[in-house]
Amino acid sequence: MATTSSPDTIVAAATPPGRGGVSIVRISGTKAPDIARALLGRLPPPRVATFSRWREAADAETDGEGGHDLSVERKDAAKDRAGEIIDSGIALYFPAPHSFTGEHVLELQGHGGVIVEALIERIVQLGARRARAGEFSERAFLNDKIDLAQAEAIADLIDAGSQATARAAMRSLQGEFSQRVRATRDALTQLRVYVEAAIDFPEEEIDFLGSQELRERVDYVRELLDDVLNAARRGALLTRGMTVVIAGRPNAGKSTLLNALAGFDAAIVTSVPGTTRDLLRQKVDVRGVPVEFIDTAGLREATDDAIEAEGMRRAREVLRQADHVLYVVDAAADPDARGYEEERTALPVDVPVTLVMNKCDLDEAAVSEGSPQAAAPSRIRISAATGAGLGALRAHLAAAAGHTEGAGGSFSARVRHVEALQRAAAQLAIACRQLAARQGELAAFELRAAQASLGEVIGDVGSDELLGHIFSSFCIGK
Ligand SMILES: Nc1nc2c(ncn2[C@@H]2O[C@H](COP(=O)(O)OP(=O)(O)OP(=O)(O)O)[C@@H](O)[C@H]2O)c(=O)[nH]1
Ligand SMILES: [Mg+2]
Repeated sequence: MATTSSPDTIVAAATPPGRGGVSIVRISGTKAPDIARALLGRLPPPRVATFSRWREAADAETDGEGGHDLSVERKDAAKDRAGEIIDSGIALYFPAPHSFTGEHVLELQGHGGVIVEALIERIVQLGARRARAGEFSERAFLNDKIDLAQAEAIADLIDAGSQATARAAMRSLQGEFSQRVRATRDALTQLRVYVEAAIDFPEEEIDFLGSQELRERVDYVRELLDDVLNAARRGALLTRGMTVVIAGRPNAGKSTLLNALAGFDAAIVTSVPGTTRDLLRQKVDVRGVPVEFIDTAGLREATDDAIEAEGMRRAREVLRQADHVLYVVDAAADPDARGYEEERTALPVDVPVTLVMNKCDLDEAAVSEGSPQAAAPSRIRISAATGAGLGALRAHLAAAAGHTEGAGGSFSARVRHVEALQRAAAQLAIACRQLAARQGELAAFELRAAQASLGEVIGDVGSDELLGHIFSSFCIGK
């Protein structure tokens, strides 16, 4: 991995633009100390908050030449012709390598507003250039301060749309996700070493490739990989939010449920079956998880109504894009959920379905209570009309999105991570088949490929193109 620092010194506002009490300008690179001397008149002591005034160029000073350690005699003279004050505030200096980027970093905490731009312009005059999006994080990554998954977690933390998403991103930033990927990769490395040793000693009496120990090692790696893949899948869902489609027979109470979850009358509800024709989307914060609910037209066998038929077609289409399906059943009219059994084969196989037994106010059986999480029920009893059981349904959905309250919660992940982990799992599966067929050399090759796939997640191997793509989606100043 590259550890050389970039030749350019970069500058950007780390706080959002506009009016504000305080704003922070950050400078990173080899010229940061020189810029501090020119702008502040001196280099602040490391890691000590130092009040200072930041000045325009003095009349006699030439642009871009700032940063000479002024001798004592010249200091007074310089003060006399010192430029006008741009702003004043707290300066913090972090010498390399003990800084966020691993380079010399100067942070200036001044006033917010238009003044920030004047300050940045002055710093550019002194030899810095404006940072590109994500460039500070990219340098932190290139200087081994954080790995790639952690760098991505910074962007996810900044973009987080809910508290749960932010907490998950924070866990990834702290390295929880990376550690699990690393542990899996280490176990895989040991497996590889074992297989390669077995290849190197083919004359040995013992059949290493068919040994119990090897099988145990393979199972162990597979377990670790499955766990981290499932966690990453949930994390990716939490990071980008979840799409939940509400489907079921006409009149089951789908639109009533959408309204109850949204907290207002988003959809039309009537006692006439076939009320909803089009898709209706509504974003709702479910226990901190951003969820988009989609209400659909009731599904039934046949209809003469062309509009209803089109509504059903759209419902079936959107079901395929769902992260989760709530299949609503009128529990009073269909207590055995026969409607669901009939529809079951038409539902997409890889999308989890929760059976929502609605209208339980008309039924004797009790509604669901508490907050089921890990061992989530696939069947929940509610009354969309009275709101009974909705708490349990919300908790169930939040858990399905990977958000569990309390310790050991989920971490943020991206589709890129899920794909790399899936690739590793597929390569491991191929290697297993080859080991069973005593094809040691081929298996060793696949294991190496699986190891590389895991490395991609944390950035141990990654093309410049991939890095450029990832960091350009960050915001400027981070
Ligand atoms: N008693 C009772 N009635 C309900 C409940 N939920 C919905 N209803 C009633 O059932 C009827 C149908 O409700 P909708 O929400 O329009 O049903 P839908 O599934 O959206 O129906 P379509 O759009 O026609 O497919 C309305 O008269 C609702 O008031 C419930 O929990 N209890
Ligand atoms: Mg409806």
